[in-house]
Amino acid sequence: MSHQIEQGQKILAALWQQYIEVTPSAAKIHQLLAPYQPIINDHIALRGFAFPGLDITSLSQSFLQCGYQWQQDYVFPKKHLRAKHFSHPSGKLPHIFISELLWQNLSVSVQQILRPIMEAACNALSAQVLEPNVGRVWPLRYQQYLTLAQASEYAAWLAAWGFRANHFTVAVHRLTGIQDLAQLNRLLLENGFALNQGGGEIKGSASDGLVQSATLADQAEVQFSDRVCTIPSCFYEFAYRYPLSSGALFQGFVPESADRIFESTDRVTK
Ligand code: OOG
Ligand code: NI
Repeated sequence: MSHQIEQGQKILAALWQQYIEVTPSAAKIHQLLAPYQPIINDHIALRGFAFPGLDITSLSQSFLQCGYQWQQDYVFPKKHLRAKHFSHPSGKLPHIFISELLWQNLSVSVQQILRPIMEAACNALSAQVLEPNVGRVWPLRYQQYLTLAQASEYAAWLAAWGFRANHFTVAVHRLTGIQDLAQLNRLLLENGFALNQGGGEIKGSASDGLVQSATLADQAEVQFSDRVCTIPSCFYEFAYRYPLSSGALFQGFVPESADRIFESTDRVTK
């Protein structure tokens, strides 16, 4: 077990390094929260294509090898997404939330952009375990990114950034000296961080067992095939978990809240 935990920590450290390079806000928030330690990572999220070799099954592989176990399935029909969440029995590693794009539900013109991307990815990654931090291993033109974004912000984000963590999450219930999510949000807003307001600044309620908020994704440069452009990168999430009647903390996710959290990487929030 301890070897598996170390292996999991190694994967997470690599994902954090890659994430922080395009998410400077997360490093700044880490500093801002230093007086309220410990800062514990509640979960990370990964995104993939519902395509053999690039899907939830493939993205979960390295985590299952570390002892992670499947917990629950989720569907997001309006966004054409499916997701699963995995947890580590030790309780010493963060939850992993992995989603995949049901690209067959999108228009023919969008599928015509996605198919070559998925095929290029499979060729580039052949016969290997899909490294969750492999990034983008296919070409993409800026206009293709824009076309995808009109159909699905998720598709555009995934096509531009490839495989990487799209957020890390502060376990707010584990911080010292922060009573609730509203207090944390005030601290963030006072320090100039913009929060995702979709569906309200705080998503969920205590009766769900989990309330969440998130920054709007940072903006970072992407090298497209034909030009460099600045687009939304990754965001930082804040989760406050409440105890169930058993006394143990709720450890799941809340679909209605997750639906809005996905929008933290949108180019403009609704
Ligand atoms: C995942 C969104 C869902 C949560 O905590 O509900 C989520 C994503 O943006 O890829 O992370
Ligand atoms: Ni999340």
